[in-house]
Amino acid sequence: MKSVFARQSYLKYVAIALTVLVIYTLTHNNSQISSYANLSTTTTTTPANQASQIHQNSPGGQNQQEPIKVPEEIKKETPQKDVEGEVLSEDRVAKPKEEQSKQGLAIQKQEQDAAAAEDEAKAQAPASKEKAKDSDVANSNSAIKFDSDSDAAAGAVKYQRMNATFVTLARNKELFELVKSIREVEDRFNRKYNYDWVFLNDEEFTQEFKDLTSAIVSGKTKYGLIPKEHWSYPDHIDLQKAEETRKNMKLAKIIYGDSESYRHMCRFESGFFFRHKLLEDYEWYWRVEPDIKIYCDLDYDLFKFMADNNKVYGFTISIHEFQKTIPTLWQTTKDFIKQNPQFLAANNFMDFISDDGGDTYNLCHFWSNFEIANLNFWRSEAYTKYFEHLDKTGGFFYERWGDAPIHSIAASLFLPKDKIHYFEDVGYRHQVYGQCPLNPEFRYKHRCHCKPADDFTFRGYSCGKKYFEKMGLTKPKEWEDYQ
Ligand SMILES: Nc1nc2c(ncn2[C@@H]2O[C@H](COP(=O)(O)OP(=O)(O)OP(=O)(O)O)[C@@H](O)[C@H]2O)c(=O)[nH]1
Ligand SMILES: [Mg+2]
Repeated sequence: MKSVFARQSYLKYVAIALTVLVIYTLTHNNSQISSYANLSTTTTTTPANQASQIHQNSPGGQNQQEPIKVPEEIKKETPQKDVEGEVLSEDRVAKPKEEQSKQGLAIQKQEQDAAAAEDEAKAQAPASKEKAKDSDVANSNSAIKFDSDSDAAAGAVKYQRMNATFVTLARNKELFELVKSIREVEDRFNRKYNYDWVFLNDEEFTQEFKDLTSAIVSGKTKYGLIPKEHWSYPDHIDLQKAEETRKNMKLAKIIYGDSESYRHMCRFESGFFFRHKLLEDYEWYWRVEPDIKIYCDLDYDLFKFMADNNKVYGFTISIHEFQKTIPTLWQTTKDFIKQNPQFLAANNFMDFISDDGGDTYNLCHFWSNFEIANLNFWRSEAYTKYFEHLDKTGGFFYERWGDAPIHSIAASLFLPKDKIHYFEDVGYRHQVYGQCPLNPEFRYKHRCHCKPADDFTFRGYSCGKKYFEKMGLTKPKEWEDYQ
């Protein structure tokens, strides 16, 4: 009996032990099941809702809004805002996959910063617009500012801008052609630098013109009316003779030959734009016209380049002038030089504009719809006197002198030639003629969208070949395929 009882109590212990084991196993399996369940929900999470899932699963639950931390190495990868275009364009080329994904995050971070800065700028806009009005500046619309007063802007980086502005002479009716030009200049260059933009007109600009251009320009915008005396006939002009010229030029089918306004425009661009009060305080300008294109990223400050390299006049395209528009311009210039030989620079660029040592003009000139130059050159005694001398002869009205040959002759004669700079890296187009960098690596790196076959530089009507030769420059190796 003892053994039966002993066996029964042994079985009881076994039963208890088994029960404990079953309970233990069940409870532990449950917790494992629940954690698998959790995992299965998180593995289907999309990047978009991942952040909110992280918050729901976090100890504080849904209401706890933890900031998403940017890892230190990504912060270090983030390039400076003012040169972001440059850094991105360089770094996107053939990087290992791992680095590319880091880049992707850095780009995202940059975009976030840019958006934050933009919001900040929008918030500041009404105040700055008010301030601008008070100081004869019609609009201000800065996005990312680089000087000291803008440290408040999110992610601002200090950058010492040059004393420079864009300048555009335009009519109200050209607004939509012009904003395309501005958009290109902004996208390729100015969104990184936020230079000002001065608009000039012989009539009042419309509100629509001001509003739209201010919406696109990243720097301050200023709108000026040209004073009557800068856009009208001087007293000494014989109006009948001027009219006669227009009639004859129309018959001769000379482009703009019958236009009065075109002549005022050329005279203004030759002798007055730099005297306008909105330009008074600037040292450098970049001229932009309606209907231009900028084909490549410009990832350096072109104004600063000019200053750092002692340049005074910069251009992109050179071309021959229509002889019939300037029959007496060269003789008038020679007379001026004879009377004022002191203005002829040593080591000037006469060879570019004359093939016979100055006897005749070969019609080569820098196409002035693009110019980056120092305003002080036009304000100099040499140029001021040259313009007065030209203006007295009435050639703007009795012929049809253009500002391009006049600027070019002055730059070639009154400056040492090393102060002239050819921007061969600026992919550019105005109407029919354009410049497209011929080197493919350059075009890819700067994300150019032009066609090299359209490059005008080495074509017959251009003065590009002469420029390279007389400046002692080496032509790009591809030039022979594009002449
Ligand atoms: N306000 C104003 N601007 C003008 C007038 N005529 C021309 N312009 C501007 O002056 C600049 C030169 O004029 P265009 O008509 O382009 O002359 P152009 O460049 O010599 O000739 P294209 O080769 O045909 O472009 C442009 O920025 C025009 O918008 C005018 O009558 N009034
Ligand atoms: Mg033009």
